[in-house]
This record gives sequence, structure tokens and C-alpha cells, in this order.
Amino acid sequence: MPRLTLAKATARLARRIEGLARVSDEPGATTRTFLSPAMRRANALVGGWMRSAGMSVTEDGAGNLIGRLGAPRRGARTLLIGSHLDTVRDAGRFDGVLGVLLPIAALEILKSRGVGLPYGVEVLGFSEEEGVRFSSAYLGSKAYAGLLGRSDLALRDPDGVSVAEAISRGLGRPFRRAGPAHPAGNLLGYLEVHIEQGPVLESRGLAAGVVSAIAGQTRARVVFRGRAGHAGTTPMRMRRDALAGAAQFALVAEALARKSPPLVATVGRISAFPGAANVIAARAEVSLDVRHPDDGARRAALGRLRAAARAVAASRGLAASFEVTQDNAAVACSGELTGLLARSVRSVQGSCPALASGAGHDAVVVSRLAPVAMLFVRCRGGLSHHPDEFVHRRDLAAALRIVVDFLGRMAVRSER
Ligand code: HGY
Ligand code: MN
Ligand code: MN
Repeated sequence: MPRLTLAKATARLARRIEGLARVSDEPGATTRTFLSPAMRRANALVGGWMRSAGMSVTEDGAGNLIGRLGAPRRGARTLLIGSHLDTVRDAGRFDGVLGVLLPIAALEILKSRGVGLPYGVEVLGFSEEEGVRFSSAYLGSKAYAGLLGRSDLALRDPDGVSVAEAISRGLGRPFRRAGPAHPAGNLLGYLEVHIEQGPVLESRGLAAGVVSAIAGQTRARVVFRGRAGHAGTTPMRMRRDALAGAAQFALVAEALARKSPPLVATVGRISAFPGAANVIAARAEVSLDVRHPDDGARRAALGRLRAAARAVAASRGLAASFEVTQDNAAVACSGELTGLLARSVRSVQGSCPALASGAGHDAVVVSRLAPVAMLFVRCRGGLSHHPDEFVHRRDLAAALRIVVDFLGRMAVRSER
């Protein structure tokens, strides 16, 4: 096998990222949601690349794609490297995907150099991280970690399909709850390579950095109920307009977060029933996403937002419900594993900033199994969850060099 140069590996990685972006449930956009037809095609495509890197490939009971490079000796521990293959709607090409395809390229470089690793490696393509279909994130990594519970399996999508039904239909077999993919102690750690999705690395003129901690995150479904009525004949003072109440709540949530940085609160989706132009909305539902590096501050903000929903409803003669659909505490990355990763970053770019992550990542869940470290890679303008999301070729190359170096450092650490 000819030696795979960094330039060739980077070019092939860039081509694969472009190719995978065209595997979508929505023509002309990049959208892949939990166990959708496009997700099934994505697993087949990425699984082929994993095989060409010498890995054995399996899919677990929740559709997570697992590429495995066995260890040369029995009893050797395993390093997990991965991220998610699902996307938001009309997504960018790098969010999640980079963290699955880049380690495959790094292992191909080592293979072409005839370098074997003294530990096992599992490259993971999680099947659901974004929480688009079921309004609750991390279903894939939770299944992998043995943490997918009955309440998760009972979540329903907008069509009323439950997670359990989606798995049976999507995979052709019922989900069997099982323990974690690996017993405690078998794992060296988990590395997730991810675009920064923020402006810091670009402002510092750096290609990469490490993550210190991942912000806590709560998602909720807030529903306002009023009374349908004729848009032309119902006087304004007699209305109980659920959509107007939901819209007012969205503005109240935004104002509350603006006043208390670094708190962020987002209403990303609003829907109304019956949804006709000439009918006053009887029911309106909004999604709510609340994040803060400090868990106490996030919980306090949630209390204020819950009270705000009640106040808006009371002022308009509406009823309001506030259902938390996901709640994750902030997670600190492993100091030791992150310190090792930082050495690899410094060996490539001289310095290594440590950044807090406002975005959630599968590392939040995998931290329940093993120490986690995250490599952030600069993305243009910090833009993400947008089709113009972009990583320069030189930054792909830098990240690839960092991960190859890190795999080597882990070889030394694994022998201890
Ligand atoms: O929402 C997030 O933070 C991540 O993109 N799932
Ligand atoms: Mn995302
Ligand atoms: Mn992501």
C-alpha cells in the first residue's frame, strides 16, 4: 500500500465530507434525522470507508455505526473516537461528520505507514445527537452507553411515532435495552473532534483548541391553549389567541436571556393549530432551548421562564403547559486526557487554547462511560447549523496531524 501523504489524506477527507453532505432526506439541502432513509444510506457509505481503513463494521440496536480496529493483544483497552452522523435541518457539512470521518483518515494514514496501535480503537458514528425528530438529544450515544430509558423510548415525534417504533421500523428489529457497549475500565477514553461552532479560534488565528467543559442544556415543550374563533368577526378584546401568547413568550424568553449573559434561551420552532389564516389559533406550541455553563444559573433561569409562561397565559386567558423533554448537566472534560490532547495541538500549532463549549456533544453522554476530551477545529465565521458551515483545507490538515500525533501519544499511555 503506497504511503498516504497528509495532503492526499486531507484531500480524500474533504471529498468524503462533500459526498456525505449530498446524502440527505431533503434534495438540495443536508438533512439527516434519526433512522431516516438518508441516515441508513449514510451508515452504508461511512461503513464502507471504515472497512477500507481495515475496521470491522457493525451497527448497534439504535443504529449507531461502529468501526472497530482490534488490539494486537488480549486485554488491551479501547480508545473511542466519534461523533454524530445525524444533522439538523438544512445543516452544514461538518457538524458531527468531521468527528467520524477524520479519525478514519487518521487510521488510514497510520495503516499506510505500517504503524500498528497497541490498543483497540472504535470509531463511532452516533445515530441521533441533534434531537431534531424527538425534541430530545443524544438518543444514539445514550443507547451506546446503556442509558436509553423507557421514557426516551416512549418519546413521540410530530407524527406520533415513538422512538421504540422508529427503531423497529428503521432497523427491522425491536430495541433491546442493554448495558453499556463496554464495561467500565475497558476504555482508555473518548475523543470527539468537532467544529467549534463559534468565533474564538478564528479570532485567535488558530486552527484548533481543546474543550474545557460543555455547557448544561435543557429543552422544553411549551404549549399555550386558547379558543379558536373567526378572524373577521371576533373582537380583539374577546380573543384567547394561543399563537399571540406563544409569540409573546418567545420575546419574553429572549429578553430574559439578553439580560443575563452567558445564559442563552432560544425558541427555534413554533407551531399553531388549526393553522389557518382566518382562524384565531386555539393551540400553539414552542420549543425552548436553555443553556448556561453553570447548572444552578440554568435551573434558576428555567424557573423564571416557567413563571413567565404562566404569566403570559394568565394575562391572555390562556392555559399553558411547560414540559421538560431533556435536561443535561454541564460536563467537564478529563483534565488528563485533555492535557495529552493539548500536547498534540501544541506540537502542530505551537499554542493550545482551552474553550468552553456552548454546544452540546455526544461527549456529554460518553463521559458517563469514560474520560472524554474534545478537539475543536476552526470554522469560518463560527457559523454552524447553516449550509455555509465551512472548514478550510489547511485546518482539516492540522486537525488530522493533531489526531495522528494524539493516537501515538495514547500508545505510550496505554502501555502503562
Ligand atoms: O444543539 C447542540 O448544541 C448540538 O448541535 N446538538
Ligand atoms: Mn449540531
Ligand atoms: Mn454536533
